[in-house]
Amino acid sequence: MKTIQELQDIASQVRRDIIRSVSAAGCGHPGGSLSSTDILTALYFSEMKQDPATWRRDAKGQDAFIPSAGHLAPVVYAVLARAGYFEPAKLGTLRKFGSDLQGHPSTEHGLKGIFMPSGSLGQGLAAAAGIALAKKLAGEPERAFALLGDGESEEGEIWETAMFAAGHKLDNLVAMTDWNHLQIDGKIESVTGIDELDEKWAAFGWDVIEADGHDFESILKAFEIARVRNGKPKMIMFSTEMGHGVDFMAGNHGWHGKAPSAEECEKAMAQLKETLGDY
Ligand SMILES: Cc1ncc(C[n+]2csc(CCOP(=O)(O)OP(=O)(O)O)c2C)c(N)n1
Ligand SMILES: [Mg+2]
Repeated sequence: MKTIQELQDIASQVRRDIIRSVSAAGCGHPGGSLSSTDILTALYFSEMKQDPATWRRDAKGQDAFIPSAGHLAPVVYAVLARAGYFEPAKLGTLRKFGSDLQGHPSTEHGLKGIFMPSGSLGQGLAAAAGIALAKKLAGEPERAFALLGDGESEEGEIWETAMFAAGHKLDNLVAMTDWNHLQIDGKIESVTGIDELDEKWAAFGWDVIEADGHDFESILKAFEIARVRNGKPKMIMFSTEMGHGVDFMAGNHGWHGKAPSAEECEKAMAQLKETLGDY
């Protein structure tokens, strides 16, 4: 079990990994990766039942995770590397031809640690619901987790799944929203006019848990609540900030999908603590 300080240190390194890998690639998605860093760090290092040494997509006795918002690949790869699924040095191959680390997660190239590829918004939650139902039918106690973006939640498929999962009482499904209030085109409320996602999920019959997505105590508490409650699928609404941890990226949707220059990379690195060694 990691301490809060250890989780903070890992997250700081993961943020450095995101900045370096996206900067070297010359393209990619740092904004949402930085807002969901603490959530995924806590998930992989503290909450999920999954072991890199024995991980296989079809292995029994483990939880399943799907990064439904597949553009968050940089943070997914950094967390997987730091959790021991592959050597951190491989992060330098992000988006390079022939690399496992494609711009959106592709398990076809040998990537381990996530259940399936993603990138087309909306699909991952539906798949996670299917996995949760299959586990229930098989009498397996493990769970399915999915990470969603708030902009992703504008997809119709999300709400079909919302009804399906509540109707089947999939209380072994834990969805997490990176609620940074921004997406590719700006504010969620100015794109669809709807930012009250917590109320929407509750109206669709889900158990909604609210947490601060940059406070590990709050994140771990939310996971604990999700673990013990029964009867409904869970949605953890993690309040976050796009670009969190780097002052010139924070709260700015311009960093949804833009690589920092070499100079910006240096500036960002100076703001983040190196704790595990750069790759
Ligand atoms: C089906 C589909 N439509 C459009 C896109 C293009 N797209 C990628 S990310 C994104 C915005 C997502 O917003 P959000 O989930 O809030 O992510 P954030 O900007 O916070 O990282 C869009 C429209 C896509 N990947 N898939
Ligand atoms: Mg967003």
